[in-house]
Amino acid sequence: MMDQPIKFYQTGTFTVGNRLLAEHERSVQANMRRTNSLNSGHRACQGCGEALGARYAIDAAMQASGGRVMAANATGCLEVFSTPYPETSWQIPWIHSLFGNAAAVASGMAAAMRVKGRKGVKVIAQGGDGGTTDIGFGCLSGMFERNDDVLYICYDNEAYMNTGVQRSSATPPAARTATTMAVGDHPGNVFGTGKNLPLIAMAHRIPYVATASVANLRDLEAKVTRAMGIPGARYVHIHVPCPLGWGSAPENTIRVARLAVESGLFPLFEAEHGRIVSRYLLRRRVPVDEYLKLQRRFAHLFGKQPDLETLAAIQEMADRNIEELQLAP
Ligand SMILES: Cc1ncc(C[n+]2csc(CCOP(=O)(O)OP(=O)(O)O)c2C)c(N)n1
Ligand code: SF4
Repeated sequence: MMDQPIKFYQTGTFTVGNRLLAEHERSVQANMRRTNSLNSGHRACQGCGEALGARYAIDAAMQASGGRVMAANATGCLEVFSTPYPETSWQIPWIHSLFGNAAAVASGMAAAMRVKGRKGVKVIAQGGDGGTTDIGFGCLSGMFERNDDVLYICYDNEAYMNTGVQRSSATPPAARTATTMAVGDHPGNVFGTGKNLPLIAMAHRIPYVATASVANLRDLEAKVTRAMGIPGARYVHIHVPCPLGWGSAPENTIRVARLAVESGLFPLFEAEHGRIVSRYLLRRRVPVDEYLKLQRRFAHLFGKQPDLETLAAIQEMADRNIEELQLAP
């Protein structure tokens, strides 16, 4: 029988558990003492990026704060699948706010902790892109402007998924949703419109803003950990594929997320007080088609006659991100 050498070169790259690393370098999830803050038994769809992102983010937050985290959660998939009354999958103090006021509720929680002198307790607000970029935007901007001591986490699945896939201001141009009529020539947001909330958060000059992806869970954990150590308003925007709304295979969630990053459509970076301080350089740059083809919401672009014009416009969006954020090594 032929010997086959074992290759350990992937350690610390795409591997999630990282049990091959020294103990102090391992991920939160590789640690047997992790909180399991979003525990098993919830009702997310198979392959849900939001469930994965939330579990990693909140477990990292719990580790960073010595287990002293409480959260306000906007209405949306994360809230619905985790807490069908009278059950809950959360292993942390957790409050369901309204759809649009998670940031305001969290600001109140932080104020209450301050008044009571409970300095070690950290407050997180979280919600989907609809609850964050649309209906909750005013409360969030106020939280930023007052520099309230809250970490806000947006799980961006690029539409209102919980109510059956409607367009949000984070839906990409040309992405089909189940029920929202196209405004111009394409479904989704009109090219050149929509909201880029990480950049808007940076414009508030808050202490910390980061983008993250379930494609790079070590990076996600590191950014949440970093955010937990900074006082004041912080914002982490996590890209989380939704197999149901995007029409992607559940087993492709990580691959789809990775292609979004590697194509330049979802850049990863960190910013402090409005200035970019780190960026994830693209070691393998892929054309946007590779990302789009895995999702039925873009299937109309790949018919017998591919819509080359629209594909070129999407490629241009990615190229612009790469150029503006200097993502190419
Ligand atoms: C004021 C108000 N309007 C509408 C709704 C209905 N609603 C509940 S969740 C939701 C969509 C949530 O979308 P998003 O925030 O993107 O989170 P996702 O479900 O995609 O994770 C809507 C429209 C509501 N609960 N409250
Ligand atoms: S609809 Fe999408 S976001 Fe909601 S639970 Fe299913 S996969 Fe997750």
